[in-house]
Amino acid sequence: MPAPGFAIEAAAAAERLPLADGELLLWRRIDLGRDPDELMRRLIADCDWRQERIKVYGKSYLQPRLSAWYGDRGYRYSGIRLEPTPWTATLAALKRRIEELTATDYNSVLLNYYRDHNDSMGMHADDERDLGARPAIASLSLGAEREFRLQHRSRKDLPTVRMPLPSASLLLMRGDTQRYWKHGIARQRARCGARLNLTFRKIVDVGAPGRRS
Ligand SMILES: O=C(O)CCC(=O)C(=O)O
Ligand SMILES: [Mn+2]
Repeated sequence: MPAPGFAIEAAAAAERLPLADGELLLWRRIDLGRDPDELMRRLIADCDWRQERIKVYGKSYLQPRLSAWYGDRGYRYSGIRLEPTPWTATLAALKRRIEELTATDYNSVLLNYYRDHNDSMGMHADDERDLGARPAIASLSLGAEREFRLQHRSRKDLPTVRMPLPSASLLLMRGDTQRYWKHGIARQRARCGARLNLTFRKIVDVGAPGRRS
């Protein structure tokens, strides 16, 4: 755990973004101790990437991106069971860095590799029971800037929040964010290069599967 003084200082470097019924903190560019592009290339080369099949309303689809799961615990969503994979040295070092910045502990990371503008992630909430009631999820982006969207789950009067996430940015979603909001990355018309996103999470219990397309 970081010393309390450090945690306060680090949190102060983050911007608290206004969000009804949730909490978002954004570090626009964190110091990763290495070049973000070089780190992205290393992770693309070293991680155990898969293109998972998921079932949505009984139909099977290939997810429009690649993913990899590392951590101390397995994870289940949309009928997929992700087995625990031991931390690599690079991922363990990143986890420690992000734990210091966000003053929160994590025990797993989901990596998503958007190969180009056609890859996407459907709107979803990370509200699986395994993550607990008010999960803190720290999302590190590397590579091409993509637009992250949030939509309130019941208040249709609230506009969609659109947030470009540049390389080396860190977004912390916590409090009631998963309970009241969905988020995702839309496929886009404008061509772009590869993007990696790493969401650090804490699995607390094995529960019911959630859904993400
Ligand atoms: O790629 C992103 O920014 C979002 C990733 C995400 O929502 C997830 O892994 O659950
Ligand atoms: Mn998510």
